Amino acid sequence: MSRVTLSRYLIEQTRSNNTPADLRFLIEVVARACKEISHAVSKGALGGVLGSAESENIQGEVQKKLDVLSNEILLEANEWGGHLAGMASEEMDNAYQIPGKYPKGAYLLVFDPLDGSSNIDVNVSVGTIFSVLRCPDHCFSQNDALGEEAFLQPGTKQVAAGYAIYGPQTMLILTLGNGVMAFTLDRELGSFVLTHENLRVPESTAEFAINMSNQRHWEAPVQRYVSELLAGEEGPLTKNYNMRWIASMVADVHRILTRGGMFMYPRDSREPGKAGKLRLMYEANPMSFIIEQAGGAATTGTQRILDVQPESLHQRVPVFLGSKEEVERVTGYHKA
Ligand code: P6P
Repeated sequence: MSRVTLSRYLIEQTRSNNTPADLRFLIEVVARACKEISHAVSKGALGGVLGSAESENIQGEVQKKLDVLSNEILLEANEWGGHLAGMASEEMDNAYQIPGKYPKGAYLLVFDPLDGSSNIDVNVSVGTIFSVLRCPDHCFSQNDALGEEAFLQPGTKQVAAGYAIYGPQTMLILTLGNGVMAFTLDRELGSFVLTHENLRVPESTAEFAINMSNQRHWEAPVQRYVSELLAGEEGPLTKNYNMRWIASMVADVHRILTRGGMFMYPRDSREPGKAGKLRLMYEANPMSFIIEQAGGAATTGTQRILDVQPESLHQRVPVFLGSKEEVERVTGYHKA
């Protein structure tokens, strides 16, 4: 069987679903950047890029050298191509302006360049998460600076989303809004090859993912739900559950996309002013788009994540996503 590379898949999508050529080009450029990040990550201590960059991002999180390097790789790969009106990243306080010497395009690219980077120094899977939005008409002008407001669109406006996972295999998971496809990096060929078509999240599951050390800080609906999971077959859910927590969203979501499960990062009382830890624009929205496209569900506990109207670029939201049956159960407890 001839191998379908990412490039061939995108060209075929262009023909059959009228995927615009500059969106195809955008995805190809992001995929190439993810190959470069994969290469840098895989060097580990040999690459001199482990450890802290001795700086903090807007989140107040210490940046790893690879956080900064991955961010630079994505900016440099995308700024010249004429497909973007601007970019935004977990690692940058403000929107990135396309340099005046390059043409602007119709799309906005938002990304977490290296999610789970605290796991790098212990050699656990990490990844890149990206989301693609259309640039609203007013942000198209070649001369005016791009304001943050151009990015503040609900997740339903995404035209594409995906992640790369740098694990035992490097994979690219992608949705253009008509299903979820997975590509595995063939390092000899140097291409991402289509290996999984139309991934589906099983409607029910017996596996959940949450950082249990925060239990005393959760709100009542989450306390109730997780205690029922832990009660197993003796409790109201009448079945035993397994637990996983990799503390790398890309890896936990990839497991759920592969075999089902329930991922949770609720808001908690540690920082009442913050609605949890995960960021809406470049973590929750792209992952929710992918999960919904694979038949799963994703809510903040009280509303569909993709419907949230963003108020700021680095806004946080509580996240409950995965197998539909469990997401609906915990969301119901928030409304009880
Ligand atoms: P905790 C990684 O830093 C991250 O943003 C997500 O990838 C991951 O799901 C979460 O934070 C882990 O958070 O509090 O368990 O370390």
